[in-house]
Amino acid sequence: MTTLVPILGDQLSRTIASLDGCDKARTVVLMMEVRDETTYVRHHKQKIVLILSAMRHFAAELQAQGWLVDYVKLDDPANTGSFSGEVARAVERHEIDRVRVVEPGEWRVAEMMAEWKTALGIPVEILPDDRFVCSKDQFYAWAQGRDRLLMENFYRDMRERTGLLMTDGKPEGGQWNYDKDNRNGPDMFLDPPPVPGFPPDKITREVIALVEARFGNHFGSLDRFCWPVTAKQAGKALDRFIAERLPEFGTYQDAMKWGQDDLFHSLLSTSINLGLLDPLEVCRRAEKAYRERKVPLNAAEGFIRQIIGWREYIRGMYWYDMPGLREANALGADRPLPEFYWTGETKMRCMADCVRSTRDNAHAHHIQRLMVLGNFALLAGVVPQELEDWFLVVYADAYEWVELPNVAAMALWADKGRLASKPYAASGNYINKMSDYCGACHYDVNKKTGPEACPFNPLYWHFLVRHRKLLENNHRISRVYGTWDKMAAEKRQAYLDSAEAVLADLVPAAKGWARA
Ligand code: FAD
Ligand code: DLZ
Ligand code: SF4
Repeated sequence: MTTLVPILGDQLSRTIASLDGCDKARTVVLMMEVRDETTYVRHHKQKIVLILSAMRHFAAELQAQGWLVDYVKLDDPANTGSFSGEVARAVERHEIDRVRVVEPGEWRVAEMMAEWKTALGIPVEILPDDRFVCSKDQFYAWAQGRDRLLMENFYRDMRERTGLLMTDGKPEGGQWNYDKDNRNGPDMFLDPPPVPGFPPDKITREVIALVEARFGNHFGSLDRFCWPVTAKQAGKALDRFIAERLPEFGTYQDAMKWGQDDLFHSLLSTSINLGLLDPLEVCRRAEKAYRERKVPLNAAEGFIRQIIGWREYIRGMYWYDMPGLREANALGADRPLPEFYWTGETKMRCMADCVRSTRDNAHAHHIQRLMVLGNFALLAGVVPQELEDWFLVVYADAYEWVELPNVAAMALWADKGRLASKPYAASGNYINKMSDYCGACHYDVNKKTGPEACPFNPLYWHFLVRHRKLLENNHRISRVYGTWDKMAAEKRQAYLDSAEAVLADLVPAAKGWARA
C-alpha cells in the first residue's frame, strides 16, 4: 500500500498532520509548483518567490529526514499546471493506493479537492488543518446561536481555552484587553530596531530568476526580497522580534510614520501563514517574555490578541460566511478601483507611502491596510471584489481565508456588520493623529472642503450621507448624524460638492493588473 501525501505551498509545517503516522518506506510526498496557483491572480513577485522558495527549502528538509519527495517544478515540461492534474499524474507514476492530505486554506481549492476521490478512483482522506488554535468545528460551535459574533467574546474564550495570560482563571492584570494603552501616534524620535532580513541564498536566487522570467510584468519589486524562507530563519525572526520590538509593539501598534515600513510590528504573518511558525508557540513566547518581565503587559496582550483573537476569528468567519462572502456588497459599492492603488501616483502622501511600501516589500502594516488603503476605498465606494483582488495580489501574506474577511468585512463593511459593528470610516483627522503623513502633504488636513482640503474629509461625510438609511440607527455611529444635521446647509453642500469633485477626479485602474 503506497500513500501519496500532497503538501500545498502554505502547508510547510514540520508537524503537518498528513505525515503523522506515515511509514517513510510506503509514502510519497508530492509538492507541486503549478501555473494555476501562480496565476489565478497576478501575485506580487515577492509573494511568488517567497512561496516557491519556501516550498523548495521545505522539500529539501523532508528529503534530508528520509522522506521520498516528488517535487514538480514550474518549468517541468510535463507539468499539467493544476493541483488536480499533478495529483492524478503522481497517482499513476507511483502506483498509489490512497491519498492523504490536509484540507486547504481556501474555498476554491477545497472545491477542487472534494472531486479527487471520484476523479482518482481511490480513497482520499482529507484531514482537518490542526495548525490553527481553534478548529472549524469549535468555531462553528461558538458561533451558532449567537446574535452577535464579536471578536472580543471569541478572544476571551480563546484565552480561557489556551490559558494564555490567565492567572487563577482570571485575565492577567485584571483586564482582558489593554487596547486603550495601544493608541500612541508616532513619536518624532521613534527609532525602531531593524527587522532582520535573510538575503537570498542559491535556491532563492534561482526562484528569483524564474519569477523575473515568467512573471516579470506582475506588480511589485524584488529588489528588497529578504523574507524568511525556512523554519530556522522564521525562528530567528521570532527571537529578534520578542527581544527587540515586542516591548514597544503595543504602544505603537496603530502608529504610522512616513518611510518607516516596519515600526514595531513582527512581520511574522508570512511565516505563520506558510506554516514555518506555529501560532500558539509564537503566543507562548510572547507570554514567557511578559512573565520574565521583559515586555509590558499591554504589549504581550496586544500581540497575543492579534493571533489567538483576530487571526483565529478571521479564519473562522471565512469558513462560516463562505461562499457568500466573496459576493458580499452590503453598501452597493460600484466604483472601479482607482489606478493609484497600482501606481502609487497620487498627491495623498499617506496613500502614496502605503502603496510604495506595498510595492517594495509586499507588506504594509495593519493600520495602513485598514485606515488608509481600506478606508479610502470604503469612503469612495470601491467595488469590494476589485479591492479584494488587489489585496490578494499585493501582500506576501495574502491567502483568501485571511484576506477576504479582512477586506470585505472589516475594511469595507460588505457583510453588513457581521464582523465589525460599525464601518471603519474615518476623516483625515484620524490619519493625522496616528501618523506624521499630513504635515508635508500636498493637501491640508485641517481644510474641510475645497480643492486644497484633505480628500478624506469631504469623502467621510459623503459616505455617511450616502448610507444614512443603513447606518443612522447604529448606536455606535448615530451621533455623527446629529453633528451633520446641525451644520449650516451651505457647509453641508460644500462637503458634498468637494467629495463629488474628488470622486470625479479618480482615474479607474486599467483591467489586467489583478487578473489576466
Ligand atoms: P503584527 O502587527 O506584528 O501582528 C501580529 C500577527 O497578528 C500577524 O503576524 C498576524 O498573524 C496576526 N494578525 C493581526 N491582525 C490580523 C488580522 N486582522 N487578521 C489576521 N491575522 C492578524 N493578514 C494576513 O496575514 N494576510 C492578509 O492577506 C491580510 N489582509 C488584510 C487586509 C486588510 C484590509 C486588513 C485591515 C488586514 C489584513 N491582514 C492580513 C491583517 C494584518 O494587517 C496583517 O496580518 C499584519 O499587518 C501582518 O504584519 P505583521 O506580521 O507585522 O503583524
Ligand atoms: C499562492 C501560491 C502560489 C503562488 N503558488 C503555489 C504553487 O505553485 N504550489 C502550491 O502548492 N501552492 C502555491 N501557492 C499557495 C496555494 O495557492 C495555497 O496553498 C492554496 O491556495 C490553499 O490555501
Ligand atoms: Fe492623507 Fe489627508 Fe493627511 Fe494628506 S492630509 S496625508 S491625504 S490624511
